[in-house]
Amino acid sequence: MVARASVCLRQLGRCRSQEVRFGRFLANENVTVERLIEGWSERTGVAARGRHVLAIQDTTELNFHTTPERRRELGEIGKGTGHGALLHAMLAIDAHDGTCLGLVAGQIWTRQGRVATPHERRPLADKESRRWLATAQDAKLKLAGADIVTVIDDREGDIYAKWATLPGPGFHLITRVMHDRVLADGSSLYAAGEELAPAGTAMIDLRSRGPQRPARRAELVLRYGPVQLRRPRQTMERGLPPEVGLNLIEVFEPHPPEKTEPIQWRLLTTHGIADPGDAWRIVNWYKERWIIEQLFRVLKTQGLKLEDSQLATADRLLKLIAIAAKAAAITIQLLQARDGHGNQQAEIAFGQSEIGALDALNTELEGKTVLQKNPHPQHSLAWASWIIARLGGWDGYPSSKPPGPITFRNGLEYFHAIVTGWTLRNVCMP
Ligand SMILES: [Mn+2]
Repeated sequence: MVARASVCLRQLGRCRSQEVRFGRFLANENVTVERLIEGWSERTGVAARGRHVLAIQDTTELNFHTTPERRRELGEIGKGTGHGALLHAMLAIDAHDGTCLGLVAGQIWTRQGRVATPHERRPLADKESRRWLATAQDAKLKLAGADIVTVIDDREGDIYAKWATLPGPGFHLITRVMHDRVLADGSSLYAAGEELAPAGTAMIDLRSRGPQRPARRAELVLRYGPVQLRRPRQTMERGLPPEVGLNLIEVFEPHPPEKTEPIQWRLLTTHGIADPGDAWRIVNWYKERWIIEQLFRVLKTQGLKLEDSQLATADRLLKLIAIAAKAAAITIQLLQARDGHGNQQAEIAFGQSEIGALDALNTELEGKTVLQKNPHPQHSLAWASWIIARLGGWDGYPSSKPPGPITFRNGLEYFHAIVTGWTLRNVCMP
């Protein structure tokens, strides 16, 4: 999937018999979604050893085409607007340099019917929101060798039971605040934020969030301080402690440009904050969350085009999603490898014959001068990434703009055509 930038079985199989074999693999009842998800973290746990790992989790909806006559066993997604599946995934990132270490854990499911009981009258164990706690709990095991783990969630993950049960030595949380809360002294979280003294100002580069919100630089003010959350009155989980102490960080934009929605971030964290530098660092860790959105983009529109899959049943589609998620994570590692990030081997993304073709191409592509040589160790992922980028039209000079996703996609397409020729090289033409 990585080398061909596709999840289509016909494109993945080099011949009809291989396509059939892939189809049988997905149909085999011994191949389960749970087991495939188990396989996500095989290398991640090793890569995480001794590091501070940001364990970033989020959910995405996968919309598959269905008709009333052909639902493909898929339940509703969104507000009942389409049919498909949900993918909840956690990705591990090195906190110091942003290197993608791989997937950690997650869940993949399709909904069965509609839930009649209101959200607040169901225990957490019966709710989809359980996934935020369950996945973070899995991370404790999968990332046991890490020095520090910081789980990073967007607003959906702001769940009192999570604050109350998950934190531990070397295991931290950063979550964006979902809504105002009552504090232990009866005041409110938002009101407490207003009381905090400004602790610094910084110019921050904001990434583009779609055509409505282009990338821009913003002047942001920081304030932070301790808060004591009170257990929500409505909670079904009676055994939770009555209060939890956390740090609140607020970042806001006092003078937004005209017709622009001002930035207003409220983060809660278990990390201690000794000075404004610590608080900014936590804000920057939260900003690393964009990589999980990048993962979902690679899975969908920008790369593997998972939602175009024609597989007929939910059972097979869910397994395909599990495999494609890992392929998307490796694609991100391939993109990062161009900067020499990480020390993965090319074999995590390429088969033996493909590595043979890469060897031959490398000799062909390397120029005469040192500046035009592939600077990475042979057969490393970074080495492969350099070759693919060259095939996609990148000139290879260290001083040039680094190759982007489009260059890689072009490079992979071209590479695929070459490999097909390469495997035919010993076939005698009559
Ligand atoms: Mn989300």
